[in-house]
Amino acid sequence: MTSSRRNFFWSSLTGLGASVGASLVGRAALAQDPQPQTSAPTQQGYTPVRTLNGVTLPYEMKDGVKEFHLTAEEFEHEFAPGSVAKCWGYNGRTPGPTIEAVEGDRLRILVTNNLKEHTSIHWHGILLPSGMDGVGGLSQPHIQPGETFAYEFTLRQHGTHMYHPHADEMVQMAVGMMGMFIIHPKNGEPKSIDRDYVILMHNWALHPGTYRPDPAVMQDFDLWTFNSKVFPAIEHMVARTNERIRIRVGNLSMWNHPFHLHGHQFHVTGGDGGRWPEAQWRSEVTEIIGVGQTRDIEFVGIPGDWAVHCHMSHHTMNAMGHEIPNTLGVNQAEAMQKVSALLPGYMAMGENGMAEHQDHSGHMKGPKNTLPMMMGKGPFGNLEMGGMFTVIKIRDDQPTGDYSDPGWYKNPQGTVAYKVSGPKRPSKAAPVDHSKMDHSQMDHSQMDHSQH
Ligand SMILES: [Cu+2]
Repeated sequence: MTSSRRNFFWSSLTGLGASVGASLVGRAALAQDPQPQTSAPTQQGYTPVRTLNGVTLPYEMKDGVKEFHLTAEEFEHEFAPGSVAKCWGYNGRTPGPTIEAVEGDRLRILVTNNLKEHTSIHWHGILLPSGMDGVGGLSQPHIQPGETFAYEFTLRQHGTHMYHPHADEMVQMAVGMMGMFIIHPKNGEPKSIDRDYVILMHNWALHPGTYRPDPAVMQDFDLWTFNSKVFPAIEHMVARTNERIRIRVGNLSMWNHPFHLHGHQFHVTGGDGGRWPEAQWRSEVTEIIGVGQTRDIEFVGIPGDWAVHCHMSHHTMNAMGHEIPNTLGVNQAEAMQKVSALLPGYMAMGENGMAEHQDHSGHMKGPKNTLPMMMGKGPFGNLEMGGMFTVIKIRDDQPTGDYSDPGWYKNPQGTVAYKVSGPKRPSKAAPVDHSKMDHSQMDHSQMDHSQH
């Protein structure tokens, strides 16, 4: 595959290839395609955040108050091409648009309820009057279907925060109602930030073949998402070498997630409680982000294509049967004969590992509306990932404020892991039956194993 085709493949999957995206996902999901976001530092004195696959909520200035409007509603959401569900969220998307403001701002947030049941919004981590805290029944009457409520408060802090319903939470959050709430410091950043990314982690019980997330599930989730997308539909991040990059991560899922960045040591510099004093920053490569927490990580970009993912390995997979027997190390030849007699076309898998699943996903039909367990291509082959995984692409020549895809990293000569022994090509997942072959007579250098 040529470099440009690969890039096209990647961008079409991330929704940037608009025409392909349109034909694959239809109009409902199109409404959720990333929209242009301001990218360079602006008059406000801060670098606007960039929500992967998302948007920032616009506001209107009214008598010195920044007025925002969120509408709670149901819509069709696409996790990646091939997986669509009825979800609930705000302004037609999950997560809802990111609210972005500055310490000291007076805000009015109008919330319209277009659901069929009541709701409310809790401003998670925000210092405000008790009656603005959004707990239905405790701090306010619920917002009934068709009603609009106004929340009004002055921001007395800065940091990475979230919003979500505090009414029928188990259901409303399980189907996608949540968003991020970013407050920039009034006096600017001690170390200015060049790229400021926002990721909200969630999990979904979208069982294979179904179209609505199941709110009753507590543990066995099917999809693990950054901003309600799974790899490879999660946008990649981009930066220039030596830029200061911040990733703000929130977690409103039902699991803690060890958030891991390759190729760098980052500092954990803050979270729900605002920016930490520099003496409290910790150097890490993985930071556990607990349920209901946010964390900010910061680092100076080193050139390359670096994986960014949750380190729970099942969280970088898509839907899989939780009840399947373990086939690892099991020779299934005999079982396969017996099963094939009953089920023509049956294929045993997983004896040597599960990587082969990705190669079979193209021609083996799974249940409808169900993603393969692992997806995504890189410059060297299958990535065998899904769920909470993306890539940050850092380049020497990426222009300031430019978020476009620079393509795959061109590794300097002599800096890629290389083979020192073994067959000409690494054996691909679907194995050739070598037991009947006389290898001593065979010239492997002429064989193209990639066709198997
Ligand atoms: Cu995880």
